[in-house]
Amino acid sequence: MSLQDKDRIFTNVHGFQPWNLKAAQHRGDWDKTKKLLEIGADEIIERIKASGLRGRGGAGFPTGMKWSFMPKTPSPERPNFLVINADESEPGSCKDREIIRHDPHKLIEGALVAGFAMRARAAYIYIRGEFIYEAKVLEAAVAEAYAAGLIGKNACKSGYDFDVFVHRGAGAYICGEETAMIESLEGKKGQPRLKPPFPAGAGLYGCPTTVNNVESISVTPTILRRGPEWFSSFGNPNNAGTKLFQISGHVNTPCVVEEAMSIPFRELIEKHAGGIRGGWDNLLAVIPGGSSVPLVPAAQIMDAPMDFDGLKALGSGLGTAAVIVMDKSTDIVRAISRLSYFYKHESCGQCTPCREGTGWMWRVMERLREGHADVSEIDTLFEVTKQVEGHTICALGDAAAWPIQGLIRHFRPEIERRIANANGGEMLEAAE
Ligand code: L3W
Ligand code: SF4
Repeated sequence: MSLQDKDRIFTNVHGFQPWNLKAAQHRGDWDKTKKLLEIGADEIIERIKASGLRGRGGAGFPTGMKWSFMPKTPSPERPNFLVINADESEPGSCKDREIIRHDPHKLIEGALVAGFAMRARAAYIYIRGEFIYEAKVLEAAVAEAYAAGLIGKNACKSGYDFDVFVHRGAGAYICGEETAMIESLEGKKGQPRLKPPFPAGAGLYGCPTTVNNVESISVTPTILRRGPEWFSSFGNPNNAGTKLFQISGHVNTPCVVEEAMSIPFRELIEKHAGGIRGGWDNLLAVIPGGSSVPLVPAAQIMDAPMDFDGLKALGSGLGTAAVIVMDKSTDIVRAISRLSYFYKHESCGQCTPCREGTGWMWRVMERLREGHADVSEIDTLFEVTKQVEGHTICALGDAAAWPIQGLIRHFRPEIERRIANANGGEMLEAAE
């Protein structure tokens, strides 16, 4: 089932109306928020669990379950904290930016509700350094919310004190990893910590902390207002709700759009992105969830449900639902090589397989792109990706390995063709 306008949570995602408090209230935000808090912290968590909401930042961890890991009786010396990940840096991902630009009060109200449910003293919104305009909007929206008594002391006259701080990043992709974000907030170099302990046990300043994505937090007030059953009525079991898809690349009308989870790929593109440039026969491959997930060739993705399980079954993932569409004009080896460079550049350098492996993989990818390599190096490269995957402190190592694995799995003949061309066709003949 695809989404009707009346079912959309982000009614101002395209910015047709102002973002300010008055306009947000007109759209239904901050409507009897005190009543939402009166549902009670534990019951809010139960309802979010019942809604089936899974984290919208890439990993898809069940949101209500994550909140339930937080201590129920925090002490004044060791308060609970909510950290909101607005460090949107994944290539292809551009939804949190739209929420903050056009609907910042959804995020701030969500922060209050989520923070209340997890007994947090404050929320820190960590916003990507390059989002200069968005940070200004967010800071202004937070100031409006304080001035109206919606947050701060006795927030919404609920008797609950809750502060919201906006913290600007400085341009490092790795600070989107939750523990690197916490380090950065503490004023240190943004390098991931080993897990466990998870942030819920020891996070910001050593205190219990939950890190949630902007979209996950922004949808919670609407879920509570409309009910968990409403939210879970969209999508497939285990893949519930509505979702912001970000469609970029070789489509006729790139866009950010809210749709029902599990919508088939072809329907998503036809309905919102005007189809593939040059028609469906011109589709080569799709990266369905931001640059960290493997590509899927055209034939496999056409009817695939755009959700966590459907894309996992294809050896890929929903990630942040940043759908990168590539038509047949794409130099696919070059495209993946460019992503390899990105991960090499963004590696924090803390662990050897990632620090050394990302550079090594990129250099081999460049030689494969030019065809100046031996066919046997394709297998060696695949082997190296397997040595990086799962052997690093954080998921950046996996994210660097997976796109290359996807390329080799699905486009090996193209790599071999380049090597053969560079060698005057000899390799292909020898292989035959
Ligand atoms: C307590 C346990 N908490 C897990 C928590 C954990 C975290 C969440 C998910 O990576 C992915 C990555 C990118 N007790 C727990 C627990 N948790 N077990 O659950 O954890 P995890 O480790 O599965 O994922 P992660 O490290 O948060 C995120 C992928 O997202 N991604 C892109 C992300 C891009 C952005 C951006 O642009 N801002 O975020 C795309 O696929 O590759 O796999 O909170 O603490 N037993
Ligand atoms: Fe740093 Fe890479 Fe290790 Fe992550 S995997 S901690 S980015 S070196």
